[in-house]
Amino acid sequence: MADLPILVTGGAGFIGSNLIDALVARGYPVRVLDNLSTGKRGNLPDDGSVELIVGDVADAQAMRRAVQGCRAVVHLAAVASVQASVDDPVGTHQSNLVGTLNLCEAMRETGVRRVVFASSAAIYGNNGEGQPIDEDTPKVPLTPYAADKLASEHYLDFYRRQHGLEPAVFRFFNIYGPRQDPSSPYSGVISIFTERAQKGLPIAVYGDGEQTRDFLYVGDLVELLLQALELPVVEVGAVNVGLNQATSLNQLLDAVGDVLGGLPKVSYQAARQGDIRHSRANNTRLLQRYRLPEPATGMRDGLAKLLGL
Ligand code: NAD
Ligand code: UD2
Repeated sequence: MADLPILVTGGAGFIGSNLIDALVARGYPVRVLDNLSTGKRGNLPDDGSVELIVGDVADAQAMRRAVQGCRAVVHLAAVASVQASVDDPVGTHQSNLVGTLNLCEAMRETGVRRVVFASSAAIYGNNGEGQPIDEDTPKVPLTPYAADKLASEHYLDFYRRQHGLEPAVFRFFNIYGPRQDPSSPYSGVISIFTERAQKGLPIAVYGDGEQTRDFLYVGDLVELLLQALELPVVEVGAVNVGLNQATSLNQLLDAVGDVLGGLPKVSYQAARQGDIRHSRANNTRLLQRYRLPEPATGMRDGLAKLLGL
């Protein structure tokens, strides 16, 4: 059993490749299913320690081949951009929901049970404004991205009840760290700010910079994903993943300036339409079930690691 591979769908992306570094370091055999749409071969070790299947999670046969013979699955493959889902709901649905359903079927057919799933705080819509969001907060999926994540959770729960799957569902808040792609205007704010600050390019803050987010360093997230693979029993119900800490964009900019020894020009522009003012995870359930690194990576340390300093 110990020698069977862990399948990481979307393993060539930001979070997946950070997870794979940790899996390989701990001696796990790893298999990746990725269509390289946003992921890159170069994010994976090039020493043959990882088996890469270039394929689409929407292709049921490719999924079955990937799942066959695995010990467990971490399902990260998705179109991770909310804006892309708004622009192309049908196309993104293939990756973000059909992909999950294909995975469930492939696991049922092959008898693989444990799956760790990357859901998102996006399923809460604007509902948590102003207070830490717990898992029972009403779900308001305002975009195709959020609707597919929520529906994926429901399918995983159906396969749990009906077919004995063991889903560990994590609702990620704002994750940051090395290999997060800053190339789109809708990329994670930390990847954009750090890239622009390093290049001396002007930084745009949308709004007054007092909006807050609950940022978690990807290395800390990886520790949680590893635990979810190893837990003897997965308790039912999704878990928020955040630190229950609010950091404003102005505080973030201060930290970036400290770590880099200065900032380029910062301009304050109109807030984005529909932008959430405050997003913060109530992480009580997370702390009951999992061990966050103690202490968790602070913003300045996380930025330094991201910047390779
Ligand atoms: P990413 O774009 O770097 O990684 C996604 C990976 O999935 C890429 O390697 C991509 O090539 C692959 N992929 C996309 N569609 C595919 C398909 N149809 N078939 C096979 N592979 C496919 O994004 P990320 O930030 O690493 O996100 C990983 C997961 O975490 C996603 O499910 C995302 O929705 C979720 N998530 C991320 C955050 C965050 O803050 N980064 C927040 C909430 C949820
Ligand atoms: C995150 C997710 C999004 C969705 C949403 C649900 C990421 C990258 N985005 O959006 O997919 O799940 O949560 O709530 O994970 N900003 C600037 N300047 C910039 C870029 C961003 O000021 O150049 C602002 C932006 O307007 C927002 C904040 O920074 O107020 C954070 O933006 P983000 O896109 O990193 O994350 P968020 O929480 O809006």
